[in-house]
Amino acid sequence: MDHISPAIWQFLVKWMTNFALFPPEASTIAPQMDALLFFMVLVSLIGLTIVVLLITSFSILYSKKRHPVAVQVEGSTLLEATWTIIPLGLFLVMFVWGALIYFRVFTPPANAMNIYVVGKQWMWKAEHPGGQHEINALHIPAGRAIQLTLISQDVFHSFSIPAFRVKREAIPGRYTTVWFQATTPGTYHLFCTQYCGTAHSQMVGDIVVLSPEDYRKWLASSTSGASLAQNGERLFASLSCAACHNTRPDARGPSLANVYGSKLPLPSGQTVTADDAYLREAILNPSEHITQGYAPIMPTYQGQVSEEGVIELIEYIKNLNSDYRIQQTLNTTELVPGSEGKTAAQGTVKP
Ligand code: HEC
Ligand SMILES: [Cu+2]
Repeated sequence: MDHISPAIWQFLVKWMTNFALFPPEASTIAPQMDALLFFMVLVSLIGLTIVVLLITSFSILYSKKRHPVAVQVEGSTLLEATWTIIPLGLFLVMFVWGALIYFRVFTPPANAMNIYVVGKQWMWKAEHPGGQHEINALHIPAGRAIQLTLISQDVFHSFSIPAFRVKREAIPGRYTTVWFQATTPGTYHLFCTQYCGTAHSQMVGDIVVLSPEDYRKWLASSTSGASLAQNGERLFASLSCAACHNTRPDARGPSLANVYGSKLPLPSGQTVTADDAYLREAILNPSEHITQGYAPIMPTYQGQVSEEGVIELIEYIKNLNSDYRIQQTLNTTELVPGSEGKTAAQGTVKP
């Protein structure tokens, strides 16, 4: 190495140590994704090698010099069957392997903690159930399944965390979800990977993975004083939803307690599960689906509530009891892994 000057050598060493072919593997799914990727790269490399070797050797073996007169070669069924069946088998392995990972990525475990993320030109806003609010940052605990419910306020965005091997579109007017479980505390890149206008390249942020202990501290120090559901309760009052949705027996609107997660009948005879998407539609486009036995009198709230407002209303409805009080204050500081219900809500019951 004495012909390379020490300065250049040092630069190379430094560059090589900082050079990362792959982002760190910081989620449970990352090693599984990488294994499939490596398999595909390996198969491609082997295929490439075979093709290059055959081209080179054939062009030498069957050159004009060796064979001045062309010889007609008939096909070989065995050969053709071999080069069809082996790649087919390999591609089917990739397909099944990929499908298994796909289902894993898009099926959140029942105890996943839900965090809402709203994308807009040009920032990411995260809403934690406990009312913590962040911009271009997301603090999460390691070792816990986290589900994100994403929506965009304007154009298409895409929420991507390379270190988690996770990416999901944020679409205007529709909730999408994705989940992951971070394994290693640290700070990781968040990117918008869908070109969304002038400042798209600045729509980046930090995913901060904390130990459960540090996460608890973070939650306590960044609380805004009111949970999402409590903000929703306030909004519910100020938008006069309670004029129709209330405890009175002659209420003009159906009771919203326990509506979340229930199966509602559709006019077509089918049923629909009242999930986040359903509640959002019910608030913004009430005429789309009229609850049985009620008049279509609910006004639309399109344009009157922001996406964050809708999220707060949904969290409120999710946590209502029959006298329109919030059953649970979403206090994620008291989360015990594995003990959450379907709303990922868990915590102290407050009067
Ligand atoms: C003028 C009375 C009225 C007001 C005000 C009103 N609603 Fe409604 N709401 C209704 C009626 C009637 C229905 C049932 C018919 C329908 O689905 O449109 C309903 C249905 C719903 C549903 C669907 C429930 C189900 O069982 O399918 C939700 C969710 C809802 N309202 C939430 C709200 C929220 C949140 C507000 C305030 C932002 C609000 N409503 C304001 C009358 C009202
Ligand atoms: Cu974007």
